[in-house]
Amino acid sequence: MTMISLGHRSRLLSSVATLILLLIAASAWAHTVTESWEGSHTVLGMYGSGTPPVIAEAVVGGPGGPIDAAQVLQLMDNSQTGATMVYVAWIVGLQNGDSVDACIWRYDTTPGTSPSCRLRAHWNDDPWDTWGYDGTAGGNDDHGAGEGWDEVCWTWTVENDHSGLVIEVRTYRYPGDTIWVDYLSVTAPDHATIRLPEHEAPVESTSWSAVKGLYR
Ligand SMILES: [Ca+2]
Ligand SMILES: [Ca+2]
Repeated sequence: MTMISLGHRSRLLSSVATLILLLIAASAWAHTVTESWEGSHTVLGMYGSGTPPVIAEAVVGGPGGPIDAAQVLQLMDNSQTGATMVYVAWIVGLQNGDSVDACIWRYDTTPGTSPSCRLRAHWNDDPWDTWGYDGTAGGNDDHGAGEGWDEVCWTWTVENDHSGLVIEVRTYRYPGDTIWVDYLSVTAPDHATIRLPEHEAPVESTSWSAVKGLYR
């Protein structure tokens, strides 16, 4: 009897340990979404000194051909001065310690000079405001080889109680400078929501408050 009850106890402890491990694993489960710019949608937002800051258009082919399917996102810098960028993904519902991974393919054929782009991000803790800004989140610093397509990836770790992350493609450097990107993939924990251009109605800053009114 003693041996049996010890066996039961051992199995019970083993089951509890398994359950705890499953719960830990569940909290770490993540999902991945991709954006290939196969419709007429472009970006979630943009920033810069020009009007508009960047001329963004989903085009068939592009000079390097597509990485995935038929279309790529063409980005022509339209700002004379300052940082210029488009917002390609927006992750909301994040928690401290979460990881967000993103990879995107970028294309230019000007090694060591503009046109070029970098993959960066900023915090935005207001899930209702595309234009909210709560500080830089850093990102990739190199401008790529400039010898055709190359894939750039970055991982952000959530800290300081931030809950939202906006992933940027920063374009360099002068009006008319054009680069192409395709096949963005974003991985975030299951409890977070990943917003992509193909899922969101693109909005201008002036109309966003009206859209917010619809969702609230
Ligand atoms: Ca594509
Ligand atoms: Ca370049």
